[in-house]
Amino acid sequence: MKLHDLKAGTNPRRVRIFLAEKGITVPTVQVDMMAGENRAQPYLALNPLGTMPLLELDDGTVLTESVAICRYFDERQPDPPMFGVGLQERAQVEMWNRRLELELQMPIQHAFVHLSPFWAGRRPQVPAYGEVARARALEVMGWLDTEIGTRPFFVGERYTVADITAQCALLLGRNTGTPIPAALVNLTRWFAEVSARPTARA
Ligand SMILES: N[C@@H](CCC(=O)N[C@@H](CS)C(=O)NCC(=O)O)C(=O)O
Repeated sequence: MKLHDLKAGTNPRRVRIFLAEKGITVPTVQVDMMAGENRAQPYLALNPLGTMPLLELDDGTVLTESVAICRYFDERQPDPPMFGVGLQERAQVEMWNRRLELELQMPIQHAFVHLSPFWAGRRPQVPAYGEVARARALEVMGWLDTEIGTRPFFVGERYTVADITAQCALLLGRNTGTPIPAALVNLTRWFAEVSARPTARA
């Protein structure tokens, strides 16, 4: 088994935190994105999308998509349960993970890609769209501030994969010009707490 990782990447970080919460260690190789390793062979033969994380199993099976990789490990080792327990909680974790990925992570990521000099020449940039994405991310943070004001984590009392998604998205936002506004005290409190977990630097 081999995990193809990108130390600075938001999605690879989701998998690393998940594995750390489970106490699972996986042989890992760093892919050199700056040298274009992920956009050339042999990496493209493994993943034509050229993205990380990627998990290569011993029988040659390739898994991409951070949540698919997390699910694989959750099935192998159910404890601690990171996708919820029981019918309703598991459905809620799925709901929150999807919401946080699509409604929070995506606009933060789009603001980064469309506004940062880092991506100039690497990706097509439409700065006006970047501004729209940033405004949307801030609007969603406002909603999340209300939600997380009523409970410790996105799904009740348990830290789950949904929290990991939001935590990694907000870390990206903090590092790329879309931080949590100081007025959002509940979201700020939650972010400080999850960032203080021993697994947060995985
Ligand atoms: N939906 C995928 C997204 C993977 C992804 O976009 N990974 C980024 C790092 S956060 C990447 O590999 N970017 C390299 C590139 O696009 O060249 C997942 O959740 O794993």
